[in-house]
Amino acid sequence: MTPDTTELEQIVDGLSGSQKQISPKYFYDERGSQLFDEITQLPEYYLTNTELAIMRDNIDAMSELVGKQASLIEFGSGSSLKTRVLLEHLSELAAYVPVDISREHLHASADEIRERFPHIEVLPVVADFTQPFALPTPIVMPIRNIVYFPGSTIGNFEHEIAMALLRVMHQEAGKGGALLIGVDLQKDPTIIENAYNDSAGITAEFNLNMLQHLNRDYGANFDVDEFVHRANYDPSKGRVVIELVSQADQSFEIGDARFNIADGEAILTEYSHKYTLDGFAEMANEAGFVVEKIWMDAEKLFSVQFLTRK
Ligand code: SAH
Ligand code: AVI
Repeated sequence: MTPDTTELEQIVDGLSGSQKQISPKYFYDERGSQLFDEITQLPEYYLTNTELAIMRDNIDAMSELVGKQASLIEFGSGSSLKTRVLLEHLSELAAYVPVDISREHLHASADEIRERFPHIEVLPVVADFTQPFALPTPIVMPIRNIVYFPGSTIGNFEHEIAMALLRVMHQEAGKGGALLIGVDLQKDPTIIENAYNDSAGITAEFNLNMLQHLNRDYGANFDVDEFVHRANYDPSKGRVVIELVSQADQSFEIGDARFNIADGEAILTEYSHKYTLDGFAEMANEAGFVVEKIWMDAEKLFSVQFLTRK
C-alpha cells in the first residue's frame, strides 16, 4: 500500500510534539479489526456484552422509535454485531449504510449482513468519519435517517472532536432524523481499568499492532518488542489513557522523519472517555440534540441513548 501523504504528515506531526501521539484510527487495519473483535469477547471488556443485553432487552421500544422505512447509517460499524439485533427487528428498512475506515473488514461484514438480510439494501462506505464524506443514495427513498453510533466509540475522541462529530451526525440525521448512540458510563475505576488490561493480553496486542500497521503500510520501522502497553483510568478527567511505553532509549523512522524516544517515554494512542448522564446530555444539547430516551443495564455500567433533533 502506498501511504497517503496527508496521513503521513499527520502521523509525523503527532509524533513531533512534546507528547508523542498517534491517532487511534491506526489501530484498525485488518489485524486490528480482528483483535478488536477478540476484545469484545473478553470477560473483562464489559462494554460489548452490556450494550448487547441492553439492545436485546429494549429492542421493541427502540424499533418503535426508529419507525418504518428509515435509512440506518452506522458510524464505525466494525463487525456490525449489535446492528444485527436492530436489523432483525426493524420493519421495512430503506437501507443500511455502514461506515468504517477498515476496508477489508467492512466489506466482509457487509457481505455477511447481505447474506443474512437479503431484503435490505446494504451500502458500505469506506471513510474516515472525522473528515467530510459522501453518503450513497438508497434505491428506496428513506422517510428518515437514523444515525447509529454504538460501542461508545464517541469516547475515543477529545471533547472538541466529539462535539464536531455529534454536529456532523446531527446534520446527517436531517429533518425528522435521530441518533441512537452507545455511551459508556463512569463507574468503579477497577472495573474500567480491568477492561483495558485484560489478563489474556489481547488489548496489549491490539495496542502494539498499531506499530506493526505503521511499519507495514506507512514506511515506519518501530521495534515493536521495545514497547509495552499501558492503560490507566484518570477519574478526574473520566477517561482511560492508553499508551505505548518505550522500553529503551531508541529511535525510529517514519517516511523521511526520524524520532528519538527515551526509556519510559510514552506514545499516546487512545483516550476512552467515560461519561455521566448529565455530562453527555450537555454535549448532546450543545450539538442540537435532545435526549429522548436512555436505556441502561441494572448496574448502570453502560447506556444506549436515543437523541432527536431540537
Ligand atoms: N461499532 C462496533 C465497533 C467499535 S470499534 C462495536 O460497537 O463493537 C471502532 C470502529 O470504528 C472500528 O470498526 C474502526 O475501524 C472504526 N473507526 C475508528 N476510527 C474511525 C474513523 N476515524 N473513521 C471511520 N471508522 C473508524
Ligand atoms: C472502540 N472503542 C470504543 C474501544 C474503547 O473501549 O474505547 C477501543 C478499545 N481500546 C482498547 N480496548 C478497546
